[in-house]
Amino acid sequence: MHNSPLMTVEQHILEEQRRRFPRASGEFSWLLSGITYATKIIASQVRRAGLVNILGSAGQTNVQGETQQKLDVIANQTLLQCLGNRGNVAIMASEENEEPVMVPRDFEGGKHVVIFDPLDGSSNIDVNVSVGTIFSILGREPGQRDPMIDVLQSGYRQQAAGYVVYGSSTMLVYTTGNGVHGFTLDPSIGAYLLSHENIQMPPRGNTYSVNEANTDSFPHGYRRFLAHLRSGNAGRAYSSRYIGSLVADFHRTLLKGGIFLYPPTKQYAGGKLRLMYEANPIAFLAEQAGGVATDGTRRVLEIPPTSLHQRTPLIAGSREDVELLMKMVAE
Ligand code: AHM
Ligand code: MG
Repeated sequence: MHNSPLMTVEQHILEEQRRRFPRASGEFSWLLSGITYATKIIASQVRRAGLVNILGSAGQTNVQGETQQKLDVIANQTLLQCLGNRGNVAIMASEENEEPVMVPRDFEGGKHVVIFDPLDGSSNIDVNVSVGTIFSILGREPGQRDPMIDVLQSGYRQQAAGYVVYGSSTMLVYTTGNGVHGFTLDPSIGAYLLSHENIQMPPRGNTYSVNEANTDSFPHGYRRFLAHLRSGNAGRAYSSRYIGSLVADFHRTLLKGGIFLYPPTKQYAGGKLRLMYEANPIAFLAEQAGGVATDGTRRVLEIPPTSLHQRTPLIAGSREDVELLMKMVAE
């Protein structure tokens, strides 16, 4: 039984803004509610994913004569539409679009840039495994200029970041730089309700999360680190968990502690994951929860961005686990 009133994510955002920025106009909260709205639509589509084969697959017309689209395309369009009419978003950038998308009406006056991965881990959709949406929000000065100047800002400048994991339940996790808060979607009323307030990552965990099939091509320090965790000499027994959806693997790491790694590999010498819409938002959340996010040597949030789709190695998790990895990589 609840003994306090239910708190929706929209309420939480509004109250947090009021408390920290009493003179704020509420338009930032309005922007964030565009994300909660879009992800509820995406969640309802993800829940129906297995029915696509019955109703018609991508590129085919379904029984209603409508063309079915792939879920990542639908998720992208949903976010573009929901955020593009908020009135204060000037630019959006997405994993699904080669170039930033400018909002014609608000390009001059809009004060925000939103960067997102609309449906991360989408190859997992076919096998009914968790996927997610990741977002990063940056500020900008109103005015006309090359949109890339506003998009390519370092991660430490993010005003807010978060993700939604479409798992056994749908959960939204976000930060505006004042802790990390989690909300679970109650499908019966269509609202995200506060379920995990002020999430703190344990200082050390007992799980590592990595695509172990790539181990032979990791740099030496990473191989040594993983061997150490497996050796039984790490002071505790480690277990391995890897889903292959960044949002789901990080979500577990956030709640339970441990370490997530996507190191440089032979195939992806500069790492596989994307800085602007994967690593930066995850790093902001990790740090806000008391954890660490690094590319092996540098703080992720301080990596200078050079292009929208640039890749980076990403290691995020409990402070002690990540610090040990960095020490071994440096040796
Ligand atoms: P995607 O953007 O093509 O979905 O790739 C990103 C995903 C992440 O969710 C996940 O952490 C990683 O790729 C898994 O990669 P791998 O299959 O190489 O282990
Ligand atoms: Mg992705």
